[in-house]
Amino acid sequence: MEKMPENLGTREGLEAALAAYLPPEGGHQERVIDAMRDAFLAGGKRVRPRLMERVYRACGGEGAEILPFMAAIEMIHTSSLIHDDLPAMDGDTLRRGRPTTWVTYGEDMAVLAGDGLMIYAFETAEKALDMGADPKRVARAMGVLARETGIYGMIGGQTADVYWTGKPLTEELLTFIYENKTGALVRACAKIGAIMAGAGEELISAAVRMADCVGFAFQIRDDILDITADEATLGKNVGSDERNQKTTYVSLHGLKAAQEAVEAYSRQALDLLGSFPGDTGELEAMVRRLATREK
Ligand code: GRG
Repeated sequence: MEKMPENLGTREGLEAALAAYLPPEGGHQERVIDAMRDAFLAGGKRVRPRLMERVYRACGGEGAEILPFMAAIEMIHTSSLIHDDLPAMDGDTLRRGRPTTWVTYGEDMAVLAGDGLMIYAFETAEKALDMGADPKRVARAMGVLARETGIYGMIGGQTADVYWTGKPLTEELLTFIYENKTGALVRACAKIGAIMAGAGEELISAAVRMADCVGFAFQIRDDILDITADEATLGKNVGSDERNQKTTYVSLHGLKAAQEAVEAYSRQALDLLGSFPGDTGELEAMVRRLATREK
């Protein structure tokens, strides 16, 4: 079994471990690879790979074979940001403190870079097999990655979000959008972390429920920051929801109730962590931090 890099716990260690999975520069695909690498390497909080790693450990996982999946989820997340920023969607010009991919590389390359990263994620995840991971776990985890990314996950949520923009939204639809647009990848992190650690069905399901609470809290906090934060801190455009006439938890319930909901969902997530067999200290700290994050 390959061991985790010693410094994976540091920001630099995680960055290096993730970057090692990117396609190398050059070739006739150079332009799209540059766009993929730039978007990926621009930073970001790396919440999803961290969450996956911590659930993996909290479920008893010890090897390094979770790393390809950690890189894969961040690739899929980055691909969604590239597409979300396109003029056909939110038309944003600032992301992770830099001009968005379509601004730098053009809309054509941004579409291709998003597609490229999304599919390269699956090539990347498959590398877990070369590290000696159990093929059954890898196959199941890849299925989760595909489903939570696709029409029954993130793309499904984004579809409803785009389609209902500017129209009155019910609470039920808003819940569907949050559970999928943002929640699906967070859920994938927890489910894949648990599966790759060899967790039983009960623990996998507790991990999923925990992630559902985290995903909700994360998206509501995102809505709050879109109103209250400044662009320099956030590294992306603010006021995007209002500009795009989006109904959010905040527009339906107000800022105070929204933050109360963030805290309630975070508490539920913390309660669920009580049933995990491994060390959950880092996971708990992460859930607490996300509830009050400023970026
Ligand atoms: C790429 C084929 C393809 C489809 C993409 C556009 C789309 C479909 C989905 C959009 C999903 C989306 C952007 C959801 C919002 C999730 C969210 C809260 C993003 C912000 O995440 P952070 O704060 O960002 O973790 P950083 O930059 O820190 O990684």
